[in-house]
Amino acid sequence: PAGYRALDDASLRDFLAGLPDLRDRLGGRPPDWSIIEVGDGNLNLVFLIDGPEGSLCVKQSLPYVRAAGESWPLPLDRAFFEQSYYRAVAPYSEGLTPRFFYYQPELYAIVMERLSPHIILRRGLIEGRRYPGAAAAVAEFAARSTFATSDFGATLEEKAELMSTFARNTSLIRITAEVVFTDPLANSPRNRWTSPALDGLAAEFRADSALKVTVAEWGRRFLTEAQALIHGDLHTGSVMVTETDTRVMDPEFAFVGPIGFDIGAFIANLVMNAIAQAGHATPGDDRKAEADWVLSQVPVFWDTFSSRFLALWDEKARGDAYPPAMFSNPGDAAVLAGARKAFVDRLFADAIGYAGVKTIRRILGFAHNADFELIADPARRAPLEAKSARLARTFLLEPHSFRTPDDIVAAVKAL
Ligand code: SR1
Ligand code: MG
Repeated sequence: PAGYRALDDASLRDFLAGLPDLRDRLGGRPPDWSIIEVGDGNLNLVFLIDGPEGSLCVKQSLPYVRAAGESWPLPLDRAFFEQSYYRAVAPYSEGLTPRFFYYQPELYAIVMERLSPHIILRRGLIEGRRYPGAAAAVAEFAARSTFATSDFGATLEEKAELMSTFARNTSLIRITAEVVFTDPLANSPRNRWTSPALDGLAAEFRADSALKVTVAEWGRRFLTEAQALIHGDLHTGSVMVTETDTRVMDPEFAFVGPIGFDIGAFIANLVMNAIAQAGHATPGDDRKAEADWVLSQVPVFWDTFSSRFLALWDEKARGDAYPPAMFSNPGDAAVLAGARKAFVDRLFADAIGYAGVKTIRRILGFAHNADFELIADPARRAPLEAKSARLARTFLLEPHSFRTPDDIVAAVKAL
């Protein structure tokens, strides 16, 4: 489109130089700024800019899927939806996302806080590091942002506004529909797996009609259950951390969808990291303690999410579902609490299903996880990927075996 160009060092310098507030934030003169491009995700350009007085991060859409190249075109408007999400959740997410500063609509470029010395949670976990507050912070973020935008925390008019904005995020909703829910169990040329040792597993999964119909049902629910504004890609690569600070980023896949999709994504990625730890073992460091620690964050995550969601429902109910006006009798409280608990229990069941789907796509689909990919030796990597995929199939086909997060922990330990 007119006005769009993929930014480079010179054009980014010019762009920021023309924005007085941001220029002041960096300090000095544009030639004094250092600029590096660090995007390592599947889709976008990401620049870090350091000036004498401060720093910034600029994220820009490319007109194609970066990980695939120009042969896979992709509309630019994901940056619009990402900044729309940051704005929509800002009242509920103070300190839990990067600060958003500016959106340039013709460049499809977002200017935000450069997080430092944060690193991507997934990378830290792969290195065997621990982040004591991270799972609880992500859960707090998910509880606050989804409650406030659900029919319990928002009026039907407010929710309709969110739905009408984010339903247009069709390019990225389509990516999820295809690369998460469709391709991995179909014969898609975009699929790949990292070792011939997984050929049999891939064929077996693609021949499993019960598995395919279950994944298709979760795909239908993903497209139709408009419960709240969700992040849409809440894996450990969408979280930046230090030992004391946690920020959720990269919400470009946001739309009004099922809350369990975000919850299941985070759980699946913790579980995959825990299973992958053995592949990062070195002589004298078997990584068992690290795997146990990562796994211990699954109950921390779920318990924090569920208790905070319920607490917010108690304190801030104002929506048109379970309207507070209906429940003013003292005798209503216990029954209402039971109904709320039942709703949250259903979110856990949903999370198990979506965790299964989100795991299989990372092993048999287009986009894989560094947790496994960084295990160089396929003879070590493939069995761990196979274990994860088989656990995912159990999530999908035997969901009643997973009623609590401790059931997930026990199943991983029994692998
Ligand atoms: C074609 S993009 C594949 C994946 O990258 C993003 O990180 C999302 O997870 C998406 O599914
Ligand atoms: Mg991303």
